[in-house]
Amino acid sequence: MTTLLLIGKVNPRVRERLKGRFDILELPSARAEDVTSDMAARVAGTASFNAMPAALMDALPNLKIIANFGVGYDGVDVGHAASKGIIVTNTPDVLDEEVADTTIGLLLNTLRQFPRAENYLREGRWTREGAFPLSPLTLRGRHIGMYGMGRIGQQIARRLEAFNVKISYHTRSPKADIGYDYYPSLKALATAVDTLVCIVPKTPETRQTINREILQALGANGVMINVGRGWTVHEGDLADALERKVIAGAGLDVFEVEPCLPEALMKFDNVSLLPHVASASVATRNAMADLVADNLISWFEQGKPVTPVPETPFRR
Ligand code: A2R
Repeated sequence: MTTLLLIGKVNPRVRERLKGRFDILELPSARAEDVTSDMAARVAGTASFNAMPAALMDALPNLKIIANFGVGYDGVDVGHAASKGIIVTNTPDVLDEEVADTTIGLLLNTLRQFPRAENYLREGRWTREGAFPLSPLTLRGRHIGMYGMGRIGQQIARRLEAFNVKISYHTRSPKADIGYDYYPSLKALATAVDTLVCIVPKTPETRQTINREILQALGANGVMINVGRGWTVHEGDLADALERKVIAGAGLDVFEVEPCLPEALMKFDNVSLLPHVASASVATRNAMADLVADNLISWFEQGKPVTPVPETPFRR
């Protein structure tokens, strides 16, 4: 039987789907030093949650496929995998709508301060002190700038249309089938809009691109929402912009170093913070687990992956 290695804390459904079809070995974290000689000899495929460094690939000489749990695979050294002829797969599409739903929730929470309002009620302050203060911000009349207009970005935009707000976007190249106004630079987009929604991948080009200059361009009524990767935001610049009221608020589901985030971001009432939960419902995580398992099963039983990433395309 083919041997697979499950690395780190893997969704239990992945294990459920694979057991019986494969021999399953487990590794607590993606450390090459922990690979035993038995693993090295046997492992032909892995499943992990955005963690697969080059050294771990090298420690598994018979590795053919890396099935990544998640649409973002920045923790997988895809260049190294490609150079070794190893296929990498991810879990696109099945989480788009859940992440888009969460984005709308985070946007409204940021603008209307619903988490604070609920705490106010739970703390008995409504009875003692009367009505919760009016929210200084609203979604009404906003112009949303989408930084990223891929699978998830398009689902977010589709939902925003129902909210009757103007939508524009920036990506590296305009999309032929997208009718929203296109801006060729993030600076131009941030200047034109008052609300920035970030849903781009973690790549060398997106590193800390939402920085002092972009926040300044967004302006005093500006709100920045990040549901992509923490890497894309310069958190120091963001905290500074909030402190100096350069922008009006921010909503973040992702952070540069998770689960740690700068203490400075915790103190603002006009910031809504979530612990990276955009896709984290049982139903959606199960769908992602199924796609991880389907990639491994299809590879080993039919000779082709279901959703290979573009850097390691499948060639028969
Ligand atoms: O640049 P384009 O035309 O390839 O558009 C992609 C855009 N994008 C960028 N936009 C501006 N500057 C960049 N350097 C840049 N790099 C990529 O991000 C496209 O519109 C979008 C990515 O779309 P998808 O590949 O369909 O990804 P998906 O499934 O929407 O997920 C986005 C990210 C994941 O990579 C995870 O990090 C996170 O959301 O969950």
